[in-house]
Amino acid sequence: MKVYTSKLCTQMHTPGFEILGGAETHFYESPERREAIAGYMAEHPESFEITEEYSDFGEGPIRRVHKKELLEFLETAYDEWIKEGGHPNGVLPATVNHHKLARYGKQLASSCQARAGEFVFDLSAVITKDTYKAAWNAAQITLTATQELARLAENYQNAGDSKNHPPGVYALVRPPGHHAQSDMCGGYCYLNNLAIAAQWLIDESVKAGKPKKVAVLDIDYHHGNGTQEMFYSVSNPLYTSLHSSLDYPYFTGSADEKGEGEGLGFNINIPLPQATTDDEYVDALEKLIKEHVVPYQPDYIVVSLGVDTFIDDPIAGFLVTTDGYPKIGDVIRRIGVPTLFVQEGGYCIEKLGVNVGGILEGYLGKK
Ligand code: OKP
Ligand code: ZN
Repeated sequence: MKVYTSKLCTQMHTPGFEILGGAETHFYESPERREAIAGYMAEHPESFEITEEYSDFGEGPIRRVHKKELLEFLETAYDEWIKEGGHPNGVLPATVNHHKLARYGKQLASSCQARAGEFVFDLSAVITKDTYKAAWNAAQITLTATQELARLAENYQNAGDSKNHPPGVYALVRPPGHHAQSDMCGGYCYLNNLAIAAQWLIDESVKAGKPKKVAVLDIDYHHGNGTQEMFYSVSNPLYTSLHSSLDYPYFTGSADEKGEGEGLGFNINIPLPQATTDDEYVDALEKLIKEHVVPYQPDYIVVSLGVDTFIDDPIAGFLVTTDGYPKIGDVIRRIGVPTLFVQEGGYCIEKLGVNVGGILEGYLGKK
């Protein structure tokens, strides 16, 4: 399987700390995460081919899902923050523009610290000097992987050989993306890599006169509020997610969020209890695929690949084991549809490589 990544994903976005449980802690979405996964891939050349080259698709594909205001804020925030005397660790909001705050007059706030409350919804999405560049590169690497998948899918279809393995491509990127909404960052996410990729696949297929359908499978432990928000009122892509019913981001992800307008019925949330085990997780995934993904008849699957469902993950609460991940990959393989994997969460550095690798090797039928 081709793996698209870059050392820049390690180097360009390295906040020193985040605020978690009211305390200053190390930044869990750390650069070591990419190194751990890339290390595993390098040790398994029989399964993975790492490519450090990628193309720049410009701002166009990003602007299909993100608002201009967010991009401008991300690009300029850190310099303004420092001028205002903000902590060099990076930008964090002082107040979040909560829907329950009274609005009796016109908004007075204009400092960066204040504007952050428009664009950042929690205390984990620290904006450093190079965060925007890092998020931009992650999106471009993901698009490069997506373009390669589209090419492989075309060949796969033309070969007409269903015994062939459906193609798969993996974007090993950070910062992750699935919490990033059209105009808000949060949950370690700034630009929604997977959403940018899904929209690109749809747009390119329309341009080519052969419209294709995309199904999102979000298997990160946390609900992908960003992806949900971007596609809530459209029927393509389909958004589906398995996630903790109790945990972050707390206010989204319930089963009754089903989409709206044309998108009604095309947003599928399956919240799972804490302490979900391998067998329970695999059963829920099989059911989701059988009842929602297969009937949708997608041309592509795009997976928000989080392994924070892992039993020893330091910030999550499921019990999936290293042996469970190849089974998850195998279930996805059996859909039989070309699949893009995009890296999201997973914070147990020691097992990150083998767990991510396990899903992808399961997809390849190698484990
Ligand atoms: C990003 B991804 C709650 C801690 C919340 C932010 C978590 C962001 C997760 N116990 N901190 O979906 O892995
Ligand atoms: Zn997560």
